[in-house]
Amino acid sequence: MNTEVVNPATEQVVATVPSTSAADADAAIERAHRALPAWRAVAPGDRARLLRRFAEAVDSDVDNLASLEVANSGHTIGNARWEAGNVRDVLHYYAAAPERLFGRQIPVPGGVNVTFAEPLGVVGVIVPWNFPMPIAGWGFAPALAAGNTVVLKPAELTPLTAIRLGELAREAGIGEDVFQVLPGRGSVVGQRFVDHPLVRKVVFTGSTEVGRGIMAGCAAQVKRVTLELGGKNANIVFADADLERAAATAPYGVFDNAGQDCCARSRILVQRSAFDRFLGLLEPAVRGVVVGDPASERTEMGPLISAGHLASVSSYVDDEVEVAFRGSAPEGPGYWFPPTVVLPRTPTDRTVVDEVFGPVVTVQAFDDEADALRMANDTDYGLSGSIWTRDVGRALRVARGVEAGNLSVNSHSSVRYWTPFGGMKQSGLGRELGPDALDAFTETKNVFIATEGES
Ligand code: TAP
Repeated sequence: MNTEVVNPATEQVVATVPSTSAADADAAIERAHRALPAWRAVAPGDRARLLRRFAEAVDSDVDNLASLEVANSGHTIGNARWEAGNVRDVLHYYAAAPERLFGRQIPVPGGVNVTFAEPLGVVGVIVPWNFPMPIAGWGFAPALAAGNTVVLKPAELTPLTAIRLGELAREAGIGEDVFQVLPGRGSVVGQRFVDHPLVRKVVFTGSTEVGRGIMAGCAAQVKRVTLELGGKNANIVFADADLERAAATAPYGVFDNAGQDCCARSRILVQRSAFDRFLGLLEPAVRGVVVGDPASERTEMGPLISAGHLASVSSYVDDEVEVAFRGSAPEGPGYWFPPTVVLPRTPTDRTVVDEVFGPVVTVQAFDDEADALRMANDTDYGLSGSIWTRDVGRALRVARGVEAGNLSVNSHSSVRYWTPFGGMKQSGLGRELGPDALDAFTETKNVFIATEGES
């Protein structure tokens, strides 16, 4: 069976990709398992060198990878270049790991005790369509560095850059069974990662609903699992903040990637005394977002990923909803939706509660710090968020009070590959990136060596 890959900005088919069957997925998993002993045995310095060569191959291909992402996902060319560069940087970062996977020597009586960070085995990485390159890299780079082999399933809608990354890995000298890209359906290929006993860990990014099922499936084999799921993140603006900057940056904190971002700050909470002034500053910022051809260097926001997703996002902005103001979107073919600012009527409105995963943001007023925290935490999710204030003490108090894994103060940045990334509550389980990611791809083995005659 084949899948047609569609450009969401034009609705034209740009490629046809064969879908991996369940039997082919099983065969790939078995090959990955057979490749393990040789990959584990590669000397640490040589494994590091292979990962650096992979990083350099990605670097040489940044423009091509970015063009593929523009055509496949409708990402703006600027974002797509950053995303390819992120794969390169994450590979470089974890290329330092094989030579630094230290165990410990723990003092014990009667001998020597050492620990080893052993690879898990075959790791299955399941990637969503919203950030096909970075999310793939956050899984495969540390997994390979730690001595695991990897099978990777891109989203059916966005397989092109993952397929190219697989080719680049081979060009860099990484064995074809060490890192395999298997395009196909989640319910077929992804499900085999969950069910096949030779896959020892599943790294999943996507919806909370599917993530829940994956966790339940992995439980049957006590299979390791990392989950990066949805978010409904608050952008909390206190009256003492630099309101001009807070308002000028708020659209980019939520409409980047057309809002298809688990870290999108899709609930703006503004202190009541600054509410009207903030809204007045937000309007020109929203209208100024450049929406259009993602291949143009000027464009700041492209289309949504698919017709189905456009229908889903549109369903949130019906006649019942009070729209404060909107930005623009092109006419004609493509899955376009304009940046949209909503004033919810109640805290239980769908736009406040659900992860819309599109360019829709709500703006609500709060009274004081306690009220801001109550509203920010009034969600099942807990992934990211922003806090705008000039008061350092308040910034730290609120940052400690918000139940989310990644917060930024006077900024909307969530992801830096040097630092841990992941969610609290129903936004996920485990952390990716940063210095500790290797822990998620290794198992500690403890070995005691007697130095005295055994009694
Ligand atoms: P999901 O359905 O969760 O898909 C994510 C990945 O999981 C895709 O590769 C998908 O494969 C695969 N998958 C689906 N069912 C599976 C199963 N039973 N076993 C194993 N793998 C499976 O997300 P979506 O449909 O792309 O998006 C739906 C909503 O999820 C969005 O509107 C958004 O709210 C949320 N979402 C969140 C994120 C992040 S970063 N947290 C990312 C994407 C979406 P297919 O190729 O078959 O789809």
